[in-house]
Amino acid sequence: MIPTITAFENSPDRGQGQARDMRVRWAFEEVGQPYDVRVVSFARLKKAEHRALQPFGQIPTYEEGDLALFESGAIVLHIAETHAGLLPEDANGRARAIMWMFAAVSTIEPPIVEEEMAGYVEADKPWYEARLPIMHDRIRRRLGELSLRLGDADWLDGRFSAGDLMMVMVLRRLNGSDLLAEFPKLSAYVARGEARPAFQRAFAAQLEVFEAASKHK
Ligand code: GTB
Repeated sequence: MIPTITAFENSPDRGQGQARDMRVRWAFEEVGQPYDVRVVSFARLKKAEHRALQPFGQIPTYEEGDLALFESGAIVLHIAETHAGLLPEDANGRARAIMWMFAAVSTIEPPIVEEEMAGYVEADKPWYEARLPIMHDRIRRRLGELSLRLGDADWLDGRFSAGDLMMVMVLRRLNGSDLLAEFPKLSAYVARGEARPAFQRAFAAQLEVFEAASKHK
């Protein structure tokens, strides 16, 4: 059975692959699993029908037979566990790859998202300018620690895994900011991820959705 995921009908990033369906699309492409996409408008995200699948009214979701999932990390992990290619064969290696998935979303991503959100909702507040360098230093600290661990390796723990997929996607959120450029090893790591043919296919597919929506405006 072909799984169906949800994605934005009209992504605010104009198809730059920042919305979280990109993580899931990339995972499908890495393992060679075809998938269908149901695009959803912002209005429909908040309707009861979508909330039955995603209680927070967000994308992405995943449906296959009688299984419905939300949370991009959980979906990527499910894909990695049910197909070969994104998790090592040995139990310890698998555990470490999953550890890196968690590190991406629970250690590296939160300060990045906080800074991004502050830019949307606090930029006109008197405290914003004073908070900005503090938020940047929090991000820098994590990037420095991650860069030190990565060192000169291509990937975080041996071969490319779901841990790298999640980490590259989280770091890509800094595209367009100068912070990532301060860490050349991490910039090169992100570029390596983006150069993977599976990433390129996933990126092209989600960009096509944005371009189709733009034509119909
Ligand atoms: N923890 C959840 C997961 O990983 O699946 C978070 C899901 C989530 O944040 N979904 C966002 C959403 O549906 C889209 S990805 N938001 C709608 C809403 O909450 O009403 C976040 C996102 C959106 C847009 C950009 N962008 O334009 O750059 C980047 C990231």
